[in-house]
Amino acid sequence: MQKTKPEGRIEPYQHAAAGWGALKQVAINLVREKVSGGNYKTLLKQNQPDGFDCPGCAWPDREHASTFEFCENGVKAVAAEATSKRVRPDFFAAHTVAELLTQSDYELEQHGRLTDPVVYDSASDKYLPIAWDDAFALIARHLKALPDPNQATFYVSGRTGNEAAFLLQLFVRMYGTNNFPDCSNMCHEPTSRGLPGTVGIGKGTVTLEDFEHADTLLIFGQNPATNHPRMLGELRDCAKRGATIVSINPLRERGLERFTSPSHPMEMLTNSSTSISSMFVQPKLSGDFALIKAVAKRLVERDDAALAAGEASLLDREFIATHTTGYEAFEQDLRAQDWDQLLAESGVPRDQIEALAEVYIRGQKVICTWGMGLTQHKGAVATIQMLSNLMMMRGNIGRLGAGLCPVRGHSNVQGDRTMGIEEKPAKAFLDRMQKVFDFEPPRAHGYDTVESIQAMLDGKIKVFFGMGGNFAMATPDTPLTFDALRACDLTVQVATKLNRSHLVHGKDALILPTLGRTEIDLQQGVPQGVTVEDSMSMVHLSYGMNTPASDNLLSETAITARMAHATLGSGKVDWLAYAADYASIRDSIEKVFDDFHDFNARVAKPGGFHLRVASREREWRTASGKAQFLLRAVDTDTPIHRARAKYGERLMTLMTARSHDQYNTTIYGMDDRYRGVFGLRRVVFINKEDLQMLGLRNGQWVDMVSVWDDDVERRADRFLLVEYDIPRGCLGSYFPETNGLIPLHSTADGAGTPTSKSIPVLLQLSDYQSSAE
Ligand SMILES: Nc1nc2c(c(=O)[nH]1)N[C@H]1C(S)=C(S)[C@@H](COP(=O)(O)OP(=O)(O)OC[C@H]3O[C@@H](n4cnc5c(=O)[nH]c(N)nc54)[C@H](O)[C@@H]3O)O[C@H]1N2
Ligand SMILES: Nc1nc2c(c(=O)[nH]1)N[C@H]1C(S)=C(S)[C@@H](COP(=O)(O)OP(=O)(O)OC[C@H]3O[C@@H](n4cnc5c(=O)[nH]c(N)nc54)[C@H](O)[C@@H]3O)O[C@H]1N2
Ligand SMILES: [Mo]
Repeated sequence: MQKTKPEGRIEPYQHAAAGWGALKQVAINLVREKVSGGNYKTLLKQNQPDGFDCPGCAWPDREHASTFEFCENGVKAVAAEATSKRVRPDFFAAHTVAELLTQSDYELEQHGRLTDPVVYDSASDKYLPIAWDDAFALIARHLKALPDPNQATFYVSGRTGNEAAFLLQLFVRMYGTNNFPDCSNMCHEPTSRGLPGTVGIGKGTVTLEDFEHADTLLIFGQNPATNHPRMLGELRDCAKRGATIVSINPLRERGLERFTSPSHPMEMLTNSSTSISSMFVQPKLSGDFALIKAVAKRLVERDDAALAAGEASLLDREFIATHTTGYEAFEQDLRAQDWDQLLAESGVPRDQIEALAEVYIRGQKVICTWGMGLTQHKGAVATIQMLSNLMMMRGNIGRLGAGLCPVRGHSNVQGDRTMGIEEKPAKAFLDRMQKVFDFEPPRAHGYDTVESIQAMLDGKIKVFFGMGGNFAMATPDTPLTFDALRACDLTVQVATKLNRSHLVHGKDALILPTLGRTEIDLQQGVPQGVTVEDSMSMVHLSYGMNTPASDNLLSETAITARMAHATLGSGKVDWLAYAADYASIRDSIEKVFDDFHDFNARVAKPGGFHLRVASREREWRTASGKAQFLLRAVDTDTPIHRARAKYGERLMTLMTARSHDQYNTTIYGMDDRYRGVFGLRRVVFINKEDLQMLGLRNGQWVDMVSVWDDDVERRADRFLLVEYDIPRGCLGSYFPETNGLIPLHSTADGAGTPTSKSIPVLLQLSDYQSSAE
């Protein structure tokens, strides 16, 4: 057994979330990124009426509030973009791609901002400078040479503003395909596919105003202290008003326990904090469906008792009668449902389920929020639909203080989808595009993310274009995805910083550097704003404030327009005119989407405008014209069940989540402060009793091997076992290090989302052990 020095430090975090610890981290980050003095002031303009939209997350702001809303991870995101470090052509001249591939993801991003477009040269295995026009000519040559436009695929990560996204989908559809994989496919796709069946639209029904009125909040599978820190400010206010907050999560996330608000000086000075959650329910991984169904069943039982006692019904019978269909069948299904199955599948004891049901019944205005803890599972769509059912039982949708609140990730992931970055476009949208732009849009559905990878492997896709993101690392089955990208004739990556996707490339390859949202975007001397839509359907304008990282950057809009011009010419659409004036793109957006009427005028107002969400107003755009109760059965034949039948209790379920110091695949640092992990990322959280059962000890190093029904060996080696408060049979670790464990075809039913939070794995003692052991 190989022994080396101990790495990292595990030390439980004892304080409230945020507070001084967060401020200290901010200072460290600004220094580490060598952010220049001039760019500091940018931070004060984050999410202000005359400032830019934070590229950190999709949580909305109070009317782009007048007070500075402090957010540690927002600062990290801005500082990362405002870094004074640069990756110039001389950097590429000094390193072969093979050499760069040996660097960690952390090191790659730390080199700083990309400054110039570069093209891959196979003779030297290096990237060389290329003129922008030559880069677009290369893309056009490849695209025009394809016998079928469906042999190209266009990935979009969710930072792209509405204008660039709209132009890109117009170009790609005129070129002839609907191949639009996007980060959403790996993220909230089950929300977007699940909610239309129940409430008619795949978006949340609440706004921030509802948070002011809610008396009960159910937070499913989210870690807001890390991923949506500004949400904690909202939860703090709810808690102070006396609202009941329940966290439903296999982990007791520290940030949902106590919070010190950096926006409130008194709290900071007195080192005081606010308790956030008053109740923690810890289902096992993937146990939420059974848990939610159990609460619904309990509600029926409690309602029976209330009616028998001559009390008022606990259901909103008027809402059910006026606004919904399918309730009787749903209720029958709940009555027929076996309790033991729900207990076994949820992993939650019956008394806790009953307590949760009481909280739900007591709530007069209930909001439920959810994140990746619900979406990245095989049964994610059914789970979200069951949650919708539960909310409908008491009329908690479409009234003040109540509703459905999916919390999105990337700052414009919702807007990109609204703009048509969608591999399964609706007919009405395509009809409208056809009418407004006078062309025949492709009607066949395109490939999503997982399907694109498979198509690349099968030789059906030859050109990959990535508008942002880090496709190679964000996707599952890493070695397979690498093979897929390397099988392409051309890969193009539009990016702000170097990442592994740039090094895992096709025969021809381009890296195109672009402006970040924090930077001034001048077109013909006029500063341009871009619009984004947050998680609560607010659309607002964002103006960059910082000097661009290089004179040779193009905006995403300009890149799209010039690529389109080079490929299709400007006979039908004047692409370059669009790129010269983003307001003209907004004029066209309004012609395609009725909800964007008077777009330029409405978005010019501070705070922007709210896009109408029909379900919020109890208008149900479903097949029946009503909100629909959907029958969903507990799935007891999942890959996890099958693997457990084979391996018994040794088989563990692994979830892969974010540490505090990362933004998806971008690693800012090596700590996960609130979970008490410092200086390392290769950890795996495990229950104490499972350690005993497996004959392993806290602090030993293990390898993980996933269990799947093919002959491929998927493994991730050398992870430190950390004893943790996590349900039995469950493991937790970070992505992207663990993505190689996720089989490409292990996806959510009906959504295609990789099951990143429920991977069947076996642990093996690693050959590597540190001397501390
Ligand atoms: N600083 C920072 N901010 C970010 C991001 C980032 O990486 N860094 N990423 C952005 C993006 S794209 C997104 S999508 C969001 C993601 O934000 P979150 O949705 O918070 O994402 P995760 O960290 O992946 O996991 C969330 C939680 O799910 C829990 N969980 C895991 N499995 C289950 C389960 O089976 N049931 C339940 N109930 N809970 C479970 C985990 O314990 C964890 O607390 O954040 C966005 N904001
Ligand atoms: N195992 C596992 N895998 C997951 C997840 C998980 O929880 N577990 N989460 C999934 C989720 S929710 C998501 S959303 C995806 C994220 O997948 P992606 O969106 O593909 O990944 P990111 O890491 O956000 O992308 C980071 C890169 O974006 C580029 N970038 C940053 N800002 C800009 C910009 O303004 N413009 C352009 N053009 N480029 C920019 C930088 O070069 C940076 O390297 O990952 C998914 N993968
Ligand atoms: Mo996401």
